[in-house]
Amino acid sequence: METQQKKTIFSGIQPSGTLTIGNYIGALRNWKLLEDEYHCIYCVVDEHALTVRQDPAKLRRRCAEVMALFMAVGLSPEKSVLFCQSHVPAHAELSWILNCYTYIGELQRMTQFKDKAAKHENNINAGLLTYPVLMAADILLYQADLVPIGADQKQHLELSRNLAIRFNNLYSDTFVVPDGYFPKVGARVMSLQEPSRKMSKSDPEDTYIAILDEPDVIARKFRRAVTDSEACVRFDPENKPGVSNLMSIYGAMTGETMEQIEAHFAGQGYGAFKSAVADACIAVLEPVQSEHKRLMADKAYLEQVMREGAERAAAIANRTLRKVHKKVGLAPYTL
Ligand code: AQP
Repeated sequence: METQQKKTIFSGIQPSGTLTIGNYIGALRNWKLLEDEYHCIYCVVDEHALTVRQDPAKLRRRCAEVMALFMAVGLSPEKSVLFCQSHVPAHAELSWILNCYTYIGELQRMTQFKDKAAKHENNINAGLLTYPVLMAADILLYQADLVPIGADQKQHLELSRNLAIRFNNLYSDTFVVPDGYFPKVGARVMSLQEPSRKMSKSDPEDTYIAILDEPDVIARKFRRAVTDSEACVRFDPENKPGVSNLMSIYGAMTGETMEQIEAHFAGQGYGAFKSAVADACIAVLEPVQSEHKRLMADKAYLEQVMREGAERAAAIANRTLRKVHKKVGLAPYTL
């Protein structure tokens, strides 16, 4: 009863690499804060990951690893619905139907399609183009009111909204039109080597800090992070993108404001600052890592969470899909 009055939130993460502190600061940590106020549905979107070639064994392992990370950061499988996208076939089914209501021009305009097509020029597959339609299906199946997203996903959410409105106008109210949810805290974490670009899990190892990186690896990666020659810890994203990014990470991990960080490290060189950033990350990630290790050792529990999550998700998703089938005129299922 209580969950019916709460607004529904849907969000997902691709298991396309080892999750980074970008995923932690920009998504996971905020997801946890929403659990009490909203009816939350969090998904490991493994079908999205197929738009780029994946090693099957690694992808399989990473799905379980990401699910364990959901719980290691504190997400509760009782409060929220935690599941794996491919375990609920309704996602692929609704995606097909929505494809038939999406114009190719709308998809070709997507910045992420253009970026990814340039990055993977030997594999510009149809999935890369239709990725936002699958994302719309993910969201609309659950009648989500709100979708926590970073700035990079705004265009995709806009398409989900347009598809919901288009469908509702054609066939009468079917989908909730989702709004973006922009968390209060959720800095955009940038690459350690190219601080003008977002930190991404499918980029080279030295550009990101993985949530599961060992302390010595974290320290080494921060030591090698790109800075500048001014040797002054000052927040100036335009002229000092590297240092400003490290400050944002430090602030996200400690709660200090940029002014406090500037005062804290006044007169100190980048060496001392970088090792403080590393220590702050290690301190926050250590309990997540040990809980993750414990969960990964309990395969039976992990499988049970995924199975139960998929059953709960499918119950909601199938209700929407049945409605859609009926509205568009697919043959009634009477077997
Ligand atoms: N660097 C980041 N800073 C802040 N938030 C971030 N997110 C990802 N990177 C950062 C947030 O994490 C959620 C899940 O993202 P995703 O894994 O589904 O896809 P993505 O945004 O495309 O992440 P990657 O790491 O860049 O994936 P790849 O490299 O596979 O394309 C989202 O809420 C996102 O905002």
